[in-house]
Amino acid sequence: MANVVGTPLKRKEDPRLLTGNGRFSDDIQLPGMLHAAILRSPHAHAHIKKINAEAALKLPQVVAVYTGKDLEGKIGPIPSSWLVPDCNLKEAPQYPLAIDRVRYVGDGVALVIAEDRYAVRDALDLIDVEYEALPAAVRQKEAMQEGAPLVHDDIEHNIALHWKAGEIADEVLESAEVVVRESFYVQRVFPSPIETRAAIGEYNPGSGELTLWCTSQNPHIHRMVLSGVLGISEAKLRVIAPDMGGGFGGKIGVYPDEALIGYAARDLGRPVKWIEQRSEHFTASNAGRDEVIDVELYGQRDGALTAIRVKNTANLGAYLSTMGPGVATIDFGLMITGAYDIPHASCETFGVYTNTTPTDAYRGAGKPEATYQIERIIDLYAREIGMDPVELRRKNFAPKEAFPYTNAQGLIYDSGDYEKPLQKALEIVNYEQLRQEQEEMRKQGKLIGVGISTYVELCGFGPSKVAGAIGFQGGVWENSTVRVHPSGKVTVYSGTSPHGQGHATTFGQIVADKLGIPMDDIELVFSDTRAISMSWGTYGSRSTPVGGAAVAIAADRVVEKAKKIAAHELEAAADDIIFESGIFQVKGVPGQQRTFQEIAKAANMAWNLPEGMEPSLEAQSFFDPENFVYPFGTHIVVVEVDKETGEIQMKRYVCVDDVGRVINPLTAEGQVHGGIAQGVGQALWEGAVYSSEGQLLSGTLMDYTLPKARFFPPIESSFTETPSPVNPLGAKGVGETGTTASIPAVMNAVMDALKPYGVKDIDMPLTPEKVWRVIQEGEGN
Ligand code: PCD
Repeated sequence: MANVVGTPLKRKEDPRLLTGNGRFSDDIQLPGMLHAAILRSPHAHAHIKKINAEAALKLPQVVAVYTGKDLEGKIGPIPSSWLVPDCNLKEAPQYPLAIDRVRYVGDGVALVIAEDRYAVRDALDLIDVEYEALPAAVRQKEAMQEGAPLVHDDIEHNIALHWKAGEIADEVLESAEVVVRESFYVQRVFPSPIETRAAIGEYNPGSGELTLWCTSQNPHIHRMVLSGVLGISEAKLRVIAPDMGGGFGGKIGVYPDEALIGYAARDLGRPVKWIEQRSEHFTASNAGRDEVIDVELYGQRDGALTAIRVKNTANLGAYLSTMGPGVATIDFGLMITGAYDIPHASCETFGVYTNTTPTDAYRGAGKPEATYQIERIIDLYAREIGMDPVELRRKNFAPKEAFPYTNAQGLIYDSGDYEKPLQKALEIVNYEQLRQEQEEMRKQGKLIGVGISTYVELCGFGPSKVAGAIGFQGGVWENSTVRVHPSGKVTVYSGTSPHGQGHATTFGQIVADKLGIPMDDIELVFSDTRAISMSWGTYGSRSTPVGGAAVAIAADRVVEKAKKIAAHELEAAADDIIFESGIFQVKGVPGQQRTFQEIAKAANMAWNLPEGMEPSLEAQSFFDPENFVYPFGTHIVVVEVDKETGEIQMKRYVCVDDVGRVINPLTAEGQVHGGIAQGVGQALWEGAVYSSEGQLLSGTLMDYTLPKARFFPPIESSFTETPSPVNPLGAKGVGETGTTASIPAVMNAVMDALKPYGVKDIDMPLTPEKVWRVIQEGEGN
């Protein structure tokens, strides 16, 4: 088995998952298990005057009702893991249940535990809470104004953080011939995984061990944070993420709910299960984005871009979620120049508290927003100077020779060749001809638009030193153990926590290549804090470049040791042993060989090992990369807008992505498809709508449109491969690229279609109504 990496293998986890043999949270049944539900605030902002749970407690199956007051002093507030330095961060403690004030619709007020899941919901209705409603701060720019309601009394103007990066001298700005300004709103959206969140706690009073199964993208971060919150040693807290129906960033955060379930299981001495309802998910799970981005792009008439100045006003919701503060600051603000060699840049971010559900990472987390503003404004700039948007991009690309390339904000892009995927994508769509056809169609009164996005994103977090410097309360390395059993079958432990991505297959491919053994001989173990010492989880498309790299290094170490054993048995020098396709052979002496399986047996029997060598065949690695990775590519979308209805139809979607070395092209393409679906969802259909009182008006799947397969044309996806120098696989992340790239590509296409009406921007999502109005107004002129 060689060259398994790069092969489009079908995912080995799918038969199990698709035939009902997965083990998702709700499949877990424990003897004596109780059920939990959380009473949530119907008000965006209110004082809690009184809570009366008497009637609920009278229900025979109800076991307990806890309120915020009951838990005071017993479980600590939930900390945010991001404490971005130099941003004057004002953290507001979030207790697992609200104590005297609720701050968003969905804020937990009481925890109810009952014998079954019906009784627990009946009991919720019987709890009487007396609220005194308060005015709410809902939208970030309004919330910052003098006199706006304060979410936390001691935090002035609701400003949670004020962060800056980069400075531009006045002369630079003054010398520009052209300035293009626009304000973009990247609206609030919901990650919407198929499976909502869940937690199951089980306490063993004998050992004092608490086991928590929960829908976490990063069980070790959950263990680290919750051991503090619950006051229990990490050695006594085991967190397991079972099979999970997606996360998309929404399951990174450590939520109050998981702390509550762990607490109740311990307090009651019985297992407790909580499964989030779909409607509950809309208000109780973190949302994504919600950033108002004001951009100014400076440059010359000939298209040379000189500076970009950005202000981001981000709605962080009522509390700081685990990664919340990092999204609109670091993830966004350092990437505002995109793929372009713009010499000067500055970003100023305000993070604002409001009476809404907290926001955190959602597929791309800051990078789609950064890409959105640069890819949108560059199109407007091209329009302003009358240059083709492709030409303007080309003219300003960071040149291939400049890599590793340092952008204006000081980030070092690991590798890149931006022209390559652009050229390929232009050929696939037949760009020249497409523009001619567009002209023809315009003459016939048809609105065709072509949208381009030549994105680059930062992922693969990343060097721990950098994480520390930017204020993340953790490292970002990964580890892996490759354990070879006496038969030569292998168990691989990885700290990453796949929840749909297919690591069992792709990491298996890495090991199959390294050890020269069949895929079927390799089992992967993930997502269990007892099996793996420490990890920083799966998000930021980091699992492959960091966790996969750790697996590769551990496998190399196994081979290194195995070579020594083979050399000893074959009475040769280790340097003379060649290892290929699972066979150790003495150089130049065919027949003088041992199979991988023979060495595995020898290592474990240990009858004849080199002097001083420890028995067994197993290796561990801890990998902390020297840099992030920066995937890039070109997405081109062709749309047609229906003049009569404002409806948008995507005619073609072409994408050429460069994610370094591709481990599994089938998986990678699937990732790109999924990413695009969510990006296009943001551009065209999805969007949270709040009333001025802070009520979520789009809180069900009846009011919130998720993308459907039939809304899409076939996605024409391909790759170019520019390896990354910062990990031994040469791989970059692919999990978020589709989302990052697609939002501006689609928006640019629609704006291009509507060009005859002179419209420059419409807030997303581009519902037919908004588009129709623009056409009507345009026609009226
Ligand atoms: N790959 C390959 N190649 C390359 C890369 C990669 O093949 N070069 C593949 C791997 O291995 C895997 C996948 O692909 O399997 C992915 O990967 P990555 O990129 O590394 O990533 P990860 O880390 O694993 O993951 C994460 C991501 C994210 S981030 C998100 S959102 C999303 C994505 O992932 N999510 C999800 N995708 C997905 N899918 C699914 N199914 N589900 C889900 O949930 Mo964030 O930060 O959290 O916001």
